[in-house]
Amino acid sequence: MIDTVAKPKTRTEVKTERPRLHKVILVNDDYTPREFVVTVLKAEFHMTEDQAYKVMITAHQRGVCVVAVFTKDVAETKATRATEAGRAKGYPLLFTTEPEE
Ligand code: TYC
Repeated sequence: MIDTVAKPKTRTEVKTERPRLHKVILVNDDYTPREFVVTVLKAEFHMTEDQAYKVMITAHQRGVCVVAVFTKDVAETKATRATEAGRAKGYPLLFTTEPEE
């Protein structure tokens, strides 16, 4: 009689973790005109007038507002571009990024 040894059936699980997302945060200041903040939010983050106004007014009232979340590279690029749009006009408008919990 031929003994056959059962081979344990193993399967390597392939688990790809999703990249951590990063928040783009709009920071309030006393100098950048509200309408300019709204214009930048619409242009850089493809927001409607209503969405952009709500984000702007939230940052204005509370100090900061999360604009959106992206992969690290995209978040950093957008925050830099949006900050530079203000800088080009001489405004201290600031967008920062931070990883999501
Ligand atoms: N606080 C500014 C003003 O009163 C408007 C403003 C809102 C600026 C949000 C920056 O992130 C900001 N003109």
